[in-house]
Amino acid sequence: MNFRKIIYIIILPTLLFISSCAKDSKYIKYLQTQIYNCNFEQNEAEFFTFEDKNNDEVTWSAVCENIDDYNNNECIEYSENYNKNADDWAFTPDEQIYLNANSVYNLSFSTKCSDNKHSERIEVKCGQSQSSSSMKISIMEATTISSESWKTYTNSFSVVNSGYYYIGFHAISYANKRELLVDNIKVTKIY
Ligand SMILES: [Ca+2]
Ligand SMILES: [Ca+2]
Repeated sequence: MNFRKIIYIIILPTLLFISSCAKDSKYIKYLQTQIYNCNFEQNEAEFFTFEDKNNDEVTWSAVCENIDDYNNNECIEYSENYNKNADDWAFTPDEQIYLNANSVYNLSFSTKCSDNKHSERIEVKCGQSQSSSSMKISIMEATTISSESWKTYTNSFSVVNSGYYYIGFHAISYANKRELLVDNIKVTKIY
């Protein structure tokens, strides 16, 4: 068998197969790398930093929902203030999320409100320290949350400088709403 035949019989079909796999989202998904995963079931909330920016002594805290029916689910929750708009941040723990410049990442998380007659609002940013003043990179614009069932939001983002980053979940609900909950935070490197 000459070399040209080998190319046609073995190498060419292999290349075509690899090329078709690369176009298949299943394989692309397989290539993604998860770099952070927090479902709050191991007391991860203890290592989060909460910032009560509007200084009203109402802010984020760790909660366990459905505790009465033993369907426990740990998550974090912004509680309500009947008179003042929310301005409260929840930051991911110290040195957990290292991001490379020139890479693209996905942030996904689940969120819901406790009463759909009282929609909540949230935006998500990131920065290089656990404080509102360093939250300079927008990941998710201000979004109204009006579902009492968990919904997952996924947004891609990237950073200019490599280093440790902190994701900031910013409760911006209007006054006289109820609770805003966040769970299942994942950061995945896409490429
Ligand atoms: Ca959970
Ligand atoms: Ca507050």
